[in-house]
Amino acid sequence: MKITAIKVIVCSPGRNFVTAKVETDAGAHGVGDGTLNGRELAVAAYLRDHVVPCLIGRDPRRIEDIWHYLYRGAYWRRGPVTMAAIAAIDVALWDIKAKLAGMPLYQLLGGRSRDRVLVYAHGHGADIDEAVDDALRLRERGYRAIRGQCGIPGLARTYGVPVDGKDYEPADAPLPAEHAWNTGRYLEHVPKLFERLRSGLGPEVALLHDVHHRLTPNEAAQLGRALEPFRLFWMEDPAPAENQAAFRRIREMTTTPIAVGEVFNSIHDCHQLIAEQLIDYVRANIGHSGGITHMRRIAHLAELHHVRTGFHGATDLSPVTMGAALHFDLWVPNFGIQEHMPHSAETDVVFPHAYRFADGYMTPGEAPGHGVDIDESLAAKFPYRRAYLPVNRLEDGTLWHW
Ligand code: EZ4
Ligand code: CO
Repeated sequence: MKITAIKVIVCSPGRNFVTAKVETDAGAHGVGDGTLNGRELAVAAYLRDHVVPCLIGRDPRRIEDIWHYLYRGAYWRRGPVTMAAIAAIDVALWDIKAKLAGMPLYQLLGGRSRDRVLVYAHGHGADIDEAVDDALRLRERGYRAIRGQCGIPGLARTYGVPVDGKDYEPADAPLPAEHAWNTGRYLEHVPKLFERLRSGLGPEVALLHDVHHRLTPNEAAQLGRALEPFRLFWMEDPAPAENQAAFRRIREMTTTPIAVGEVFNSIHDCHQLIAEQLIDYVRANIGHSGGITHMRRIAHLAELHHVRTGFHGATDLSPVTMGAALHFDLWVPNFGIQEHMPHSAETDVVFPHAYRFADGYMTPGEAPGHGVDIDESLAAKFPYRRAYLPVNRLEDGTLWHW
């Protein structure tokens, strides 16, 4: 059995996506996602110019060998561009293997550990009242877990809060927008939001918050302590995590659970965080961390240390990653929660999929493979549009973490 062709498809149905479609002489094809928000064309070039030529003629069933061929074999290891490209190929190969076996992917991984996958939605508002109303609407739509973000008085734009009534989409401009940040105002305001969310939604709803890397470890410890009365499901990315040992300070100071890792691309980014039990949930995801083959290693390491998965699932991960993630979530023993940020209607038609949402949970469906495909002729109607994430500056102009 041979790989006969690999198409690298860049399209923009509402936002940009990079998709690898791996074709074989066995009839089955597989689809993988290589989208890296704001850096899409770098992954597409890496795939087209350096990966595809090396894979034509190889046996698509040798997933493990191909993973190491692309990782060790390149000599240059890790990094978001490389690991997103490897993920695109890896997920397509798992899709092919599951299709050839006539099984949904979760069966190939080991079968289901649960009946359905708990997901959390994004609740947000320009102020606390709007954010609470939005969370109540999400609760009515069935969500049992809700991330709360709101505008901060004195700051024109705040992470996670849409403007002009549009859906929240951070990559919103052909050149990076500039946002302003003030840590003091943020630390003052966020506990007030969660006091209202907890009293408005009652004790059952899981509440989450994304700090988006903006605090120092000591400030993160302060926020974690201030949020303890509201029993968060997690506080996400409280500080940048390149320095993993710095999380000891946060961990020692607060019992608020911590989730980290949507920017990670390998097990080495979270090895210490996991082995020292400095976090509760790992946010590394299939699309950015080398696919199913590598994410499985991260999940197994996490399981040894009481860390559970909490896959990043924003709209910059394509429906292909969402489908693969839901199969993984249904199987993985140490599952925590899955982020669910629904894609636009245009995205959904370009990527027909078997997964479904009902009553606060998602299921991947029973289609062979991961259950997500790409409609190539429709995709061609949505050409790439340059779109960047914003940058963040302190009020004196210092470039800060976004
Ligand atoms: O900013 O996916 O938890 N979710 C997030 C996302 C990220 C975007 C970056 O591409 O933090 O909104
Ligand atoms: Co996040």
